[in-house]
Amino acid sequence: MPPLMTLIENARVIATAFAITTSLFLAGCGGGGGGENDDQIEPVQLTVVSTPELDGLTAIVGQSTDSATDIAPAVGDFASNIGRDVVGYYSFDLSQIPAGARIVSARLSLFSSRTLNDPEEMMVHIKLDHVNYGNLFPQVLLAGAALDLDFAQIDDVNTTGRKDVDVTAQLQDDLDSGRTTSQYRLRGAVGTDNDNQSDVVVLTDAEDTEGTGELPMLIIEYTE
Ligand SMILES: [Ca+2]
Ligand SMILES: [Ca+2]
Repeated sequence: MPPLMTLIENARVIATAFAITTSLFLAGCGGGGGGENDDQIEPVQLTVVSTPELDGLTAIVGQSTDSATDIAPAVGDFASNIGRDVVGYYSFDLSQIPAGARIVSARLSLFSSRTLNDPEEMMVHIKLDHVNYGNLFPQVLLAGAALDLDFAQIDDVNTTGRKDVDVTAQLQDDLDSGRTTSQYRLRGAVGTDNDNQSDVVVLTDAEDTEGTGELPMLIIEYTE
């Protein structure tokens, strides 16, 4: 083969190789650029523990109601000679979430530390209500503006451990409505069974009065 043709062939091979390499390099850059854009909208992770002075329980005691923020929330009934209905309340401060944030996911994560007798037989399951009681702990059983009643349930009430509930829509609604807290009420699906015995699920509070180290949390992912 004449030298000139050899040079031309070599030049073609080199040019082709260069073109392939360049296109691969550019493709790589293009993919990488897209990835960087995706990275910019990675959700922010935030965990908020319940506000101590706004979580607790409210119960009917005889003809009146009793409320307490310094003992663990509980759901079920107490019984001496009078059946008592018991509901639990939780409140989460939203001040760490910037205005205009979009909630990607939110999970209410509560911890059941113990049960008394047979709460599942008594109340079947726990109903969750999205409520708004502001900065004053409810002094009556079902106080607070009802925003979304019975939006979720906790089954397996006789089993202790973490109980997680999806509250993405409820938290977004709180933010869209300008609320500074996200608040929840837990109650039995069925009231007292009047069997003169306590049937109760005890859930931990922000003060950790149950001593488990397992705090009530709102686990949030949001984008700005
Ligand atoms: Ca409390
Ligand atoms: Ca009972």
